[in-house]
Amino acid sequence: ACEKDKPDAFVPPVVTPVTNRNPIIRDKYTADPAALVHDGKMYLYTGHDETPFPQEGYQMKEWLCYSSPDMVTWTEHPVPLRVTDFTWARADAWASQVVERNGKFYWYATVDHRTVPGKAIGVAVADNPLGPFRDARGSALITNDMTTKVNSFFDDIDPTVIIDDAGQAYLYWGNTGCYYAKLKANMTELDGPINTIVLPSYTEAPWVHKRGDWYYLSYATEFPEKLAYAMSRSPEGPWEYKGILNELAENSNTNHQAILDFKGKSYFVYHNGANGPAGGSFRRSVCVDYLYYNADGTIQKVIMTKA
Ligand code: FUB
Repeated sequence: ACEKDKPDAFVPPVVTPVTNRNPIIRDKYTADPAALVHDGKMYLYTGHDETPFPQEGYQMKEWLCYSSPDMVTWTEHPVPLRVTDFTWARADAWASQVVERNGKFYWYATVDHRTVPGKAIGVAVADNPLGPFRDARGSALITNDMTTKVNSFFDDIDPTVIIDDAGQAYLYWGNTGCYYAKLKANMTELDGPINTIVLPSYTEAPWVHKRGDWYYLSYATEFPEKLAYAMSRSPEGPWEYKGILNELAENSNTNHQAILDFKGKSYFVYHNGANGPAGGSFRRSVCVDYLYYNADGTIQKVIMTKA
């Protein structure tokens, strides 16, 4: 065979790291990233993995906040929210998201409920992205007795909120089952029934974002977790499954994402367990990589980079 008949040589994709420092935060273990763009900065909100016994599960008592003008230099801010800020909560500062509406910042957060067995979702509010945040209701927004039980203790975790172009806010959440409900304009009360979204091999960690005319619902799938995604023209679905977005994160059995645009680029923020020899599934660390969309709106699989 002559040269032109040979199959094309494999050309590895060109990978441009956002930073030469992935994980981006090294002095603390950070997990379950959520992010928000405000006033020229990216605000990053994370859980704080604090376990002294890395084989024995999560110890998470507070959330952390960082900001960056360029996705490379990160400033840590004072602890903006703790489990103890929700007097009705017992423990477990799990995944959360902050969204802005009319100059106020609403923080939807997973905690363990003191009196209703299982996880619950609370909402805190502040006048600026750094807080101080205070409990906006004095009670949980979602408790475990409100949803169809699939896994009774972990059903009600991992809130994500989007406000559509007409101003309607939607809350999505769930472990094993994925739920959504409308929120009232006050952002602190449900407005209508809780609905279930059926997605292939859904585990947890929904994140809903919009880009152009498409809504995207990304989520953790299987266990250990990869991330998959679905697309829709409406925040109420129907959602069309589009495949795996991210493979297993290094040295972590969970995988949890925030997806957003900032200063003309698209970012994929996630965690892995690769921060030094003591890192792992219960000592996770936030990373950031670029995300690329195809012309038809689908997303290319993420290429995770490491310093
Ligand atoms: O960090 C605790 C839990 O682990 C989160 O709520 C899940 O998404 C998983 O990352």
